[in-house]
Amino acid sequence: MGKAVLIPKDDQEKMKELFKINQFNLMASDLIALNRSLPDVRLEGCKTKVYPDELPNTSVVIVFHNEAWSTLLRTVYSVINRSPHYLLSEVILVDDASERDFLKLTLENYVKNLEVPVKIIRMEERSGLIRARLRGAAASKGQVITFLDAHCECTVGWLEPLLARIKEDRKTVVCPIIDVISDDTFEYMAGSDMTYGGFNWKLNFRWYPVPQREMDRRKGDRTLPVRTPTMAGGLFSIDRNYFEEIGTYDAGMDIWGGENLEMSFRIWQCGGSLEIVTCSHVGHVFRKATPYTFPGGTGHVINKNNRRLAEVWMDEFKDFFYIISPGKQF
Ligand code: LR7
Ligand code: MN
Repeated sequence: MGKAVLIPKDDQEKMKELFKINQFNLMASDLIALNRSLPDVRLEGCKTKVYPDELPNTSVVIVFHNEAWSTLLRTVYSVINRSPHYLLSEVILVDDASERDFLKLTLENYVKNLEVPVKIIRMEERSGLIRARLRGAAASKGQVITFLDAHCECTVGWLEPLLARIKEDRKTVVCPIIDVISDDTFEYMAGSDMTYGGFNWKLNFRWYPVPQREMDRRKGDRTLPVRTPTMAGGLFSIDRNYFEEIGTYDAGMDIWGGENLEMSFRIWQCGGSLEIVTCSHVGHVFRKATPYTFPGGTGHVINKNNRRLAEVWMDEFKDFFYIISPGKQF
C-alpha cells in the first residue's frame, strides 16, 4: 500500500553503499514487490467519473540509462496492471546505452512473459533522454504516445482521464499529477492539485501555486484539468499526429535538461495547450542528485540545451536568460 520501508540498523551501512548506485534507496526498492499495491489518492469526484468507451490507445515509452531492476520493472508492472489492455498498444523501453548486465538479455527474456507487448530498443551510443525518446516515439504505433520516467508507479485510473482529454481536444497535451515516491523509504505520497508548472529566468522548471484565475475558470471544480504554463517533462501524453505536426523534440539537445520547457513553449506557441489532468496520479522517485555521467560536463550540457530553448522560442525574452546567466552566450 505504498508504505515506507524501514531498513534495520544492522543493514544501514550496506544501505548507504547501495544508495550511491542510483541516488535512491535501492535496498528499500528491492524489498518491495514489483507489483505492490498503492492507495487510491484521487479526489472523491474523480472516482465516479465516467469516460467514453472509445478512447484512443497509447504506446508507453520509457527511456532509461542504468536504471535499477526493481524501479524499472515496477514502472512496467504498474502500467500493465493499472491500464485497460485495450487502451495499451505496447510498452517501449529505450535503453540509452546502459552498462549493466541485467538490463541486457535478462531483461529481454523477462519481458517476453508479460501480458502486454514490451519492446526493447537499444541506442548504439549514449544519446541522452531526448534522442532516446525520439527513437521510442518513432518505433511506436499507438494513436497517443505516453512518456514516463523509468522509476514511476501509475495508480488506479491514471490512464483514462489522460486519453479522454486528448479525445476531446487532440491539441491538448496532458500530464498526470506527479506524486512523490520517497528516495529514502519509497513511501508513496500524494502530490498536490494546487501546484502547476512555471520556470525561472535560469530556465529551471519550478512548481508554483495554481493562481486564482485558473480556479475561477474551473468554477472551483478541482477535478477539472488545470492549464499549466510548463511541465516537469517526464510524464505526459500527446496525440501522435500532433506531436509530429509541432516537430517533435529538438534532436540537437543532449543527455538531460531543457527539453521540458522546450516542449512546453513549443506546445503553447504551436496552437496547443498543456494541462495537468488532476484525476490522473502517477508517482515518481524524486532524487536529490543525478546518478549518471554527463559526457561533456553537466553545466555545459544543460547550458547548451537551454540556449537552444531560448534562441528558438523566446524572442527578446531570451535576454533575461542571458542577463541572469552571463558568459553563457554563443
Ligand atoms: O542520458 C540519459 N539517458 C536517459 O535515458 C539521462 C537520463 N535518461 C533517462 C533516465 O533513466 C530517466 O528514466 O531519462 C529519464 C529522466 O531522467 P531523470 O530521472 O534523471 O530526470 P529527473 O526526474 O531528474 O528530471 C526531470 O527533468 C528532466 C529534464 O531533462 C526530464 O524531463 C525528466 O523526465 C524529468 N522528470 C520528471 O518530470 C518527473 C518529475 C520530476 C520533477 C519536477
Ligand atoms: Mn526521474
